[in-house]
Amino acid sequence: MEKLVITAAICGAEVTKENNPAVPYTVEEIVREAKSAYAAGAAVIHLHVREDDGTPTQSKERFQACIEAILKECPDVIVQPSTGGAVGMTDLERLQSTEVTPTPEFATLDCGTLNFGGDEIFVNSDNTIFNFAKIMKERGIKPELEVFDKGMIDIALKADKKGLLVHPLHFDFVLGVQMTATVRDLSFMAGSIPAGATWTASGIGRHEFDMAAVAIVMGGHVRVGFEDNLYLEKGVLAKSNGELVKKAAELAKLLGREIASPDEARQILGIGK
Ligand code: KMH
Ligand code: ZN
Repeated sequence: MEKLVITAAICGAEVTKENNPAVPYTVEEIVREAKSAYAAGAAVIHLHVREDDGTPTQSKERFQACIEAILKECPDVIVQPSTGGAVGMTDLERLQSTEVTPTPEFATLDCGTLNFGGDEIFVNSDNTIFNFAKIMKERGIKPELEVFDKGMIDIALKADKKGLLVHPLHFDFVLGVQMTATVRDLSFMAGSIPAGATWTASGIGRHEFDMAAVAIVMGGHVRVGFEDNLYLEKGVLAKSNGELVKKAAELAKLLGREIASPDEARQILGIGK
């Protein structure tokens, strides 16, 4: 089986230090968390950034500072900025993360609108999705297609039909927000994407490691990190993203899957093609 690409979603836009004191806000804290994840085997850092007080931002300058600082410490890691940002941000705000120099090699592309808990709605109209896809294609950025349910796979395939995506497609199945996170759900999602496409599973909250284990066995890839889950095990907060990555890497070892380096991940995911 192909080597396993581990993505670390180190920060997110929603979790706070009140939830887990190790959630990073400052540039230094973001670098600390990226470094710990990279050292434990993460090939990809999925990046959101914050102001020093924790407020989520898509500021180009803040992304620039964080990416430069991460690459100083982890020179070959794949940094994947979020274009999702936080609920309520405008498209123009969100796209700033793709405007840094050098242009990112990878970024997220959210493929539909969803309920985000309580009154929150994360809005991604078809036109937003197609426009983001077009811009990423023009800038040579590989999109990770963030799909929170099966309908979003179908929207991504509409963008593909319009010629807005470059193959191989890469999907991230985010399970446990809008769609439940069961083995049945994950295998339905994995069975619903075109042949040749690659995929990652992101299980939210307590589903993080069961979805990781299933993805490892199925030949998919794995995302862990504070954005998705704050706990190493029931009742035990993770002290770092590195601890979460280490647990995913241990699962892979137990199940006989080797871990991909960043360069191997570029090959596997077709980044830079
Ligand atoms: N924070 C969510 C509203 C992404 O990074 O592209 C969007 C999100 C997806 O996290
Ligand atoms: Zn994200």
